[in-house]
Amino acid sequence: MQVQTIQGLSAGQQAHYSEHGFVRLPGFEDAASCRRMLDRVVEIARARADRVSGLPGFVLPESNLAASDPAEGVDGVDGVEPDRRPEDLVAKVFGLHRDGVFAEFAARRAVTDLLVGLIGPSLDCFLSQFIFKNPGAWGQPWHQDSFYFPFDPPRPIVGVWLAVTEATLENGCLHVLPGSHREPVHGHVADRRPGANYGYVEIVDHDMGGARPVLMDPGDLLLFDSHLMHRSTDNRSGGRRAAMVFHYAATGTADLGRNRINDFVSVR
Ligand SMILES: O=C(O)CCC(=O)C(=O)O
Repeated sequence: MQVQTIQGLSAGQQAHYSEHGFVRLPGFEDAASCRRMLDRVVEIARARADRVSGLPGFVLPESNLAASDPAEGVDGVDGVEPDRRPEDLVAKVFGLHRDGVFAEFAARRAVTDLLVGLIGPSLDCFLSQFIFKNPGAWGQPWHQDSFYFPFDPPRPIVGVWLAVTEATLENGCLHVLPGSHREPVHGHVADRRPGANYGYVEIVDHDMGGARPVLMDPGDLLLFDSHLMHRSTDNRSGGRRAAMVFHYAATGTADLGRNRINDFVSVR
């Protein structure tokens, strides 16, 4: 059962997004759907560890937890310790939006209805990632998603962040800097922590003093502009903080980069 009853964003939600660069939609997705996503991505992580071929997605290991060599970067989950399950060592699984439950969500009318007013009538989902954020996993430093997206036109791009579990201060929820979507894309430096995850970068030239945490319950959805400055913090709890994130752009957007993780799929 869907809790969200408004078709698309209400005027108030749209105004919040315009002013702050994000909007939170409580209770958007039901628990069974969140569970199906988690079950499927665990199945993929385990099958990948068993070297099953033909699986969807690219696995990014959690560098500071993995027994594997972090220099392997994307897709290396070798060296699983006996007391750990494969999914316990995964940071993210990218490239899921052609697969089952993820494809259904990405193209669902109730989801794309939220985006037409922010992007336009024709939409592509070009990126998806399941984020495990296991106990002990490090947060992702302050960044703007557009740093990763060398596109023409460069915007609008919207991130859709679905809380699969609760996101709290202790388990490493997102923090956003309201209004920072009006900033240009800033310079980003490599995450300087030894053992930081592959691809993590950081904005170091901006005052994040006005930042605020975004606490989420399972099934809550956050829409955010690709220029919004945001980060997540370390998971200091004993439980997983999981999220499924999709990114959308207008159909016809050209990817000027060479990131094989971007995969444009028409969803509307
Ligand atoms: O959920 C997280 O820990 C980070 C997600 C994020 O920063 C993003 O999707 O751009």
